[in-house]
Amino acid sequence: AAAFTLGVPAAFAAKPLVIGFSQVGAESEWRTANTVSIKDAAKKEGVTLKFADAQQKQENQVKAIRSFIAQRVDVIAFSPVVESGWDTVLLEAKRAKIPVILTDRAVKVSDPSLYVSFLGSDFVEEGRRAGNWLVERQKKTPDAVLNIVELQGTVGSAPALDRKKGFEEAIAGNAKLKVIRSQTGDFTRAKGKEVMEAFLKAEGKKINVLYAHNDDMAIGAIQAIEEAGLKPGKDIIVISIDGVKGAFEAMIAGKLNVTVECNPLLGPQLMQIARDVVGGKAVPKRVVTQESVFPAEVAAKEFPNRKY
Ligand code: GYE
Repeated sequence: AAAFTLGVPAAFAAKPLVIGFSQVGAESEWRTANTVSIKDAAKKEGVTLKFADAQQKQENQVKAIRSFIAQRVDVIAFSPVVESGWDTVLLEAKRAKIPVILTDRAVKVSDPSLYVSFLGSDFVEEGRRAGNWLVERQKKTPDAVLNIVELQGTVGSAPALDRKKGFEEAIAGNAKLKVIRSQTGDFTRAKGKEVMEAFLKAEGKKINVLYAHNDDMAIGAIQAIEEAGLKPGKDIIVISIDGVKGAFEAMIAGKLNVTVECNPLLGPQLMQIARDVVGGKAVPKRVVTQESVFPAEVAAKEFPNRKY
């Protein structure tokens, strides 16, 4: 009877999809939400996820990608810490016939066929939205010059380069809006605080506006502003990007003026693209996430709807 056992022979059973994912790190609330979204989506869909945390270092990502190639995963996905320096390792993946999906951050490569799809936000547009908000705000005090200090994200990363560019574009031509200092805070609270302390020491009360490339740096800087005896959100206008819960709390407390949304919940879409690629379907080269802008006035009403 044993010879007639029913069931699918192991060799014909649908194999679970295996994705190797190299994450940037755990530098911000945004990143934590992004990691949770990807892990949850994989679990829900029965995808085997090999997850590697690069701790904000490109060399760790290169190592992780090489190890995914050696393990012959079905798909490699990663959120590149920085934009450049990927040609060699991505060529290795291509030669091994393993498709690569970029999530969240972009790369600069000489050959665009080195990846199949890029899922993530339009960071230049986010920077523009931050700048446009300030241009509107400036109209309330048309005669005043507003001195801006900028906390940039990780040096060489797509969101830092693009958010700087978009913001500059939006305020260009407005002689009353001046960026007087700009430095990296590496997307972390601790660094945001530290660099803001230095800005305050150097410029003191000359600072009218803080533009931070993410909420975490803004939250760190808010602490520095308070410790300097000033009122964030009032003495210094604070603008940031991401739209994490911590930003909504800061807005409700009157310490942050606006956050531009950047959606980290990319897990379900990533799983879909990976399945399509492996299933031989055509996938879009670029998938842009939908996002809005939340000024402090709507923070309390929107807070219960926030998912990250
Ligand atoms: O804005 C920041 C994070 O790449 C969009 O990285 C992401 C950025 C996000 O650390 O908080």
